Amino acid sequence: MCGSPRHGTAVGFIVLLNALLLATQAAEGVSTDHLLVQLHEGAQDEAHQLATQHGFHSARKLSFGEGLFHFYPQDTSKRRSKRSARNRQRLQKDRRVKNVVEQEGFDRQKRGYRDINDIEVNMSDPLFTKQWYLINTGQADGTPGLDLNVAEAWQLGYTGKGVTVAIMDDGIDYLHPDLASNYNADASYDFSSNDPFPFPRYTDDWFNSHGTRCAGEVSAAANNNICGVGVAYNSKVAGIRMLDQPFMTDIIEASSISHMPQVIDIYSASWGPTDDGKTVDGPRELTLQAMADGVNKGRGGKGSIYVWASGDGGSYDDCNCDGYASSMWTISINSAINDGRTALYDESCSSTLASTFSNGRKRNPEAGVATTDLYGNCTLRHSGTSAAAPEAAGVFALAIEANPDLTWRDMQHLSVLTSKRNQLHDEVHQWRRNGVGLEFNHLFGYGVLDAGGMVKMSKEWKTVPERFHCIAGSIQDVHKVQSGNKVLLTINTDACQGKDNFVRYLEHVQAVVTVNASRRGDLTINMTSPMATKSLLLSRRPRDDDAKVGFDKWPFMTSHTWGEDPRGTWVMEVGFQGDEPQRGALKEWTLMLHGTQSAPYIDQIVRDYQSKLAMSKKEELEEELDEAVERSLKSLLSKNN
Ligand SMILES: *[C@@H]1O[C@H](CO)[C@@H](O)[C@H](O)[C@H]1NC(C)=O
Ligand SMILES: *[C@@H]1O[C@H](CO)[C@@H](O)[C@H](O)[C@H]1NC(C)=O
Ligand SMILES: *[C@@H]1O[C@H](CO)[C@@H](O)[C@H](O)[C@H]1NC(C)=O
Ligand SMILES: *[C@@H]1O[C@H](CO)[C@@H](O)[C@H](O)[C@H]1NC(C)=O
Ligand SMILES: [Ca+2]
Ligand SMILES: [Ca+2]
Repeated sequence: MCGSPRHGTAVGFIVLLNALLLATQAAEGVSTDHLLVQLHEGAQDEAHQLATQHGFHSARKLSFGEGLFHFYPQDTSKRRSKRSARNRQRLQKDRRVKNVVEQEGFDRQKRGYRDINDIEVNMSDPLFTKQWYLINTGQADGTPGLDLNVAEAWQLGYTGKGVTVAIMDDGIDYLHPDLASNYNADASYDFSSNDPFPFPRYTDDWFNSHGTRCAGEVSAAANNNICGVGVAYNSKVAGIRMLDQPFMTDIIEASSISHMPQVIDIYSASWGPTDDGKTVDGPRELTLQAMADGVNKGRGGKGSIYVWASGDGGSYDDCNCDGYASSMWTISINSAINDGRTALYDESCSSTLASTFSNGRKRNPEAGVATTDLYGNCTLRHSGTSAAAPEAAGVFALAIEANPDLTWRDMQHLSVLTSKRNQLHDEVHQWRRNGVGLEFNHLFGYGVLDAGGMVKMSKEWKTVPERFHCIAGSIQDVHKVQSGNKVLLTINTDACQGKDNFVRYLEHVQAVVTVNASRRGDLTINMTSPMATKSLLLSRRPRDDDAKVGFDKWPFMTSHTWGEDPRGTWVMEVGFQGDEPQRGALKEWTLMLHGTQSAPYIDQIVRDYQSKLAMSKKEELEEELDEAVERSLKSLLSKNN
């Protein structure tokens, strides 16, 4: 299913390229006292004795290869000593030894770690050093290096100039001295009270401080001795007040999302259906249309960028039940805390694309998000995934400044390619690699956004090829689901090959599902791609006891199969989890593939490769690589048989 040569070639191609790139960059290694030793049959029980006899501390049997051992010295910190050269020669002559290979020592840097002394950022703003999400030096018991890597983007000269970010929220204190100079009044509006002044409504408890805090994360001015610094501190920020009325309506949402799409580049939303773990809801008709128009016509046709907080429902909720966060047209952002763990309020789902940062679990008051607050104040305590979305909006503003031609899809590709695992850890879901080697996690998506990496890649970026949509298959028979007896369905697809809408390289995948259940919250749905990537489309939601509605043509989305070849067999599993026996009926599974026909960034990778190797013809390179991949595949296959 997953081992067909066609898939193998694509994966192999990228893997091999990476290997070649690494090989050309590899620095000179140093000699060491560590040996790879192959022993003759029958001599393997004597490995330890043999090691000590020849001046090594011990020998460790290796799990790969036949009769292979690691001979290592007592003191592992030292480089090779003179004496050890003699030891090695004697060892090599021992009749029990078949082969000896010295291990070369080389450098591997901890990912995401930078020496703080290398960062030359000088800001006069009093809260700047508390903004660990910008530059994490270990403030508030955090993990050094676990940050948005904005310093690198700033040093390259990108600060958000010429880019406008709109905060769709409860208003903005636009008189705030740290926001006033970056406030874009022309692009602002108040849809809660229908006037051009989105000033927050006063309440004693400062309830309406949300928008102001989000605005500061993006656009707070730098070096003015006030509060902190925004991620894109020279960007403009617009206020769209739309959260502060008794009811939300489709009209207000649609109006907000489609407000001045030729002026506003990025819309940041930190709201959605109630995060009570039992709601299944999404954008209505007008809002859906507004989003579709935004990505198709906004920014002169390059598309509005919609950034969405993935949700604050914690482990009891699943953001794939939130039609805003799980939309293909939004970039859904989760959060990590300052030591790399997930926040307790974080929701997980397969549609989350990447993560930024929010407040910690600890009581440490400085582990929150430092930003501007109502009435000219500052705060250290902004929180929730709400705080995560504006950080992403700020990073995307830096990317747009680096390359104003980026489309809404380019931004998603760039997020997938440059986000990092860094030092994030997830105690529940493992980090995995998808069929083309991209590392992802169910909770954090492709990892934490990296502003430096993003602006560098943006600068060189060539817009991705045209997007196509293929209905891979649809099963509409009724299948009974019961506790202890899950339903397993397959769709075998050629991904519309041979037709105009063939999809060869995936972007988003949607599984449109109709299912009812005696208890909706106990349903779980998983889907596995032909390249063996498993997406958890729906996890158990213990608080959802709906027994009537179920899911009606609900589009579950996964971003985990990004870049994969969709041809082959897709598997969907639907079942129940929980203590009480449940039953239900699966009535529809329609598989929708979205992506490109030509390889989105192979050109880019090949170009980098070429400039490194000064090779002239891409065709030559591709042929060579294809042959190499074929050869290694063949040898692999013959070994397995
Ligand atoms: C940082 O700025 C302050 C005040 O403007 C100045 O005195 C100091 O020399 C600067 N430090 C560096 C390393 O640029
Ligand atoms: C800012 O908030 C703090 C804490 O709530 C308060 O003590 C201070 O007076 C406020 N400053 C202004 C200018 O309102
Ligand atoms: C689900 O739908 C089936 C078929 O339409 C129906 O027979 C069954 O009673 C429904 N079950 C629930 C729990 O609503
Ligand atoms: C889906 O996968 C999760 C995690 O591996 C598992 O707990 C759950 O039982 C699976 N559900 C089905 C229906 O296979
Ligand atoms: Ca400031
Ligand atoms: Ca939610």
